[in-house]
Amino acid sequence: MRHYSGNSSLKPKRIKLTPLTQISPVEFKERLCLEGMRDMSEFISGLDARMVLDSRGNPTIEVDCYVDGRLAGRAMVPSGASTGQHEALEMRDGDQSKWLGKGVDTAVDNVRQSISEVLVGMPVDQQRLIDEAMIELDGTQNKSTLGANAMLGASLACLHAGAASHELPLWKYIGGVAGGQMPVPMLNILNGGAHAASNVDVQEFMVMPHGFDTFKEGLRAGVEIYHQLKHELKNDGLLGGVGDEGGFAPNLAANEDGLKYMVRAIEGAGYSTDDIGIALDVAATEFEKSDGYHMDGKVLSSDQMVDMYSEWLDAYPILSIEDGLGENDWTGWTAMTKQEGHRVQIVGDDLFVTQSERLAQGIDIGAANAMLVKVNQVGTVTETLEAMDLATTNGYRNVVSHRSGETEDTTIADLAVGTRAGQIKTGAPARSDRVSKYNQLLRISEDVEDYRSPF
Ligand code: 2PG
Ligand code: MG
Repeated sequence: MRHYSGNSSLKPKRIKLTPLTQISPVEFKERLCLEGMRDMSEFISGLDARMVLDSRGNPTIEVDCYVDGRLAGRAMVPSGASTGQHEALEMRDGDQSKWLGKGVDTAVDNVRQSISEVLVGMPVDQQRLIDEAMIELDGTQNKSTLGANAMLGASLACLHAGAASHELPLWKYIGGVAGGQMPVPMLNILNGGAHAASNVDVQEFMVMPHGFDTFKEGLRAGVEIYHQLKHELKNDGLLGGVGDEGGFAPNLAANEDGLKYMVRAIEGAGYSTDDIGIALDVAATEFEKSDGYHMDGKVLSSDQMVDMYSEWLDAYPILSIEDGLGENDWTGWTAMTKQEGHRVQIVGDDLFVTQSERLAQGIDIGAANAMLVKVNQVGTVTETLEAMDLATTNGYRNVVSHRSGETEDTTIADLAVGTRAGQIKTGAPARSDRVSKYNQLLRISEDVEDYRSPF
């Protein structure tokens, strides 16, 4: 572990928060003591980082936050496959001779050196100060100096340590006096697109058990439907492997067949589509080319895509469509929201990349009515919470999300509960990288009962 050392040669660049960063922890504590704040906070005494593996077998970063010399918070950083072009930079070493170029040694070093230098000595429960110090240190729009993966690891580890220092469960530390709300899960049971080796273009077919009294009952329905889908696909000779998020990944004659299987699985498991809806993540950026959207062997314009969604909405119990159009197709998004926003949740993922500026642009032109929330798209807890606030104050819903490359880290479960987001998507109810979040939600549900349909 690298502790702050006043005479380190690794001087951080472009820091404006001088009072916090250019004095030793002892001096800093003394100053707070003089200001009568000494007893309110505990202080970051060290940060450590290492490479660990994610669910796809790629390197990612894990960060430890120490408070008064003891390990107080630890977090791991996820990684996307269908990443948006506007996401903050995930720093990879690019050395093709190791880890296929995906090593994270530089990001690890950034945490152990420059980020540590700035954060050590800061009050661990001042998340905004912590994140702003890193943002200042990085000094770029897309976090390319330090890497959003390095910054997020540190940000999340400090968040955990802040909760621990106040002896609070993470969701309560995030949510404060507002208390928590259990999110309705979107369980991704049929995988396609960039997450599967199949011919299906739509990336995610999810079930949403929204008509239940408790999270556990909703989850049970989702699990039973997952098993029923397996049964249906097996009967039709279509059962093969699973995709990156644990959902089945069959080849299908048309994308719409995915919807038919979803309804068959819901009803076959004995549930009603009144209680269980379908959510789609089309991830259309992945198949948008210069001449249009390449889907089902055809090339569709934006308008034709929206018309296709209208037909699907007439025929199937779809509650939510994420990334129905490409990440720069603002006009198409506005047209879709105008045409269908009254009867379906329209979620911007690659479009907004959890960044307030892009979200504000979308709000201005009525591009959607919900935002997908992925902490590593923006790179700090504070900016994530700011974007979520901007969404809710403008009547947009938030859907907290995992990435297709995940770890056993469960922070997003607490984030969804603490922020009362109301919805979470974190894959199939299978594979430990996905199930770990559902299991954390089951634990939290012992204390938080509030579970209701967001629709
Ligand atoms: C998405 C995510 C998570 P990825 O598109 O919403 O399901 O996928 O992490 O590959 O971007
Ligand atoms: Mg998406």
